[in-house]
Amino acid sequence: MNTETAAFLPSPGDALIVVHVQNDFLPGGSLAVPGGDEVIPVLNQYIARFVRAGLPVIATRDWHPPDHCSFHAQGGPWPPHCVAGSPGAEFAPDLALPEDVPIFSQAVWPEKEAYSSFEGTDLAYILQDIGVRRLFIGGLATDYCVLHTVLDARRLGFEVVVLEDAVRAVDLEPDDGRRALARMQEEGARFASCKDFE
Ligand code: VGL
Ligand code: ZN
Repeated sequence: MNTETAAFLPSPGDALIVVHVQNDFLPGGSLAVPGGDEVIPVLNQYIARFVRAGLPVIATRDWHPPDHCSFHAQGGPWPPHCVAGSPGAEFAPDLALPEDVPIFSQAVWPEKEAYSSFEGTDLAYILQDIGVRRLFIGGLATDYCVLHTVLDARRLGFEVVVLEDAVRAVDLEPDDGRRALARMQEEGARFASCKDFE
């Protein structure tokens, strides 16, 4: 076993954060992320691994009011998406989240955009309270909510491992996703794929 493999053996102090794997971000959804559905089977493997190891799995979701400031009608950059309680805001049906998974909802106020799962939630407090020091993060989208969640996690002092095979980018501009990964790396995030866990 090389040291890199040992580094990615999920152990006490680790948690898995599944970011925004919701219908509206999947192909056919109102803010479809190209290849967004491809993260589901990969995340299911990570979820199973964390559950087997008895480690926390946490899901976050975009959960907007119908008149959210990020929507076109309010002058925002996005089509309406992930409206709280709507089918588009539900987690992907094939995502195998544990039944009792803690869920953190973000960008829930009309006037406030929030791309980080830490913004406006008590996620940081909860993680620190249960002794989590290292976060494995995957989901949607690389260049928005994954990026800002990773950057906040680093600012808050968590070690971060980005699950590179379990993220996909919106790529409004070509290479946004690639640039987002580079920024995460500059801030000290590390990267792993399923093969690094074997
Ligand atoms: C997201 C755009 C708008 C995301 C959320 O989850 O990355 N992107 N709202
Ligand atoms: Zn949103």
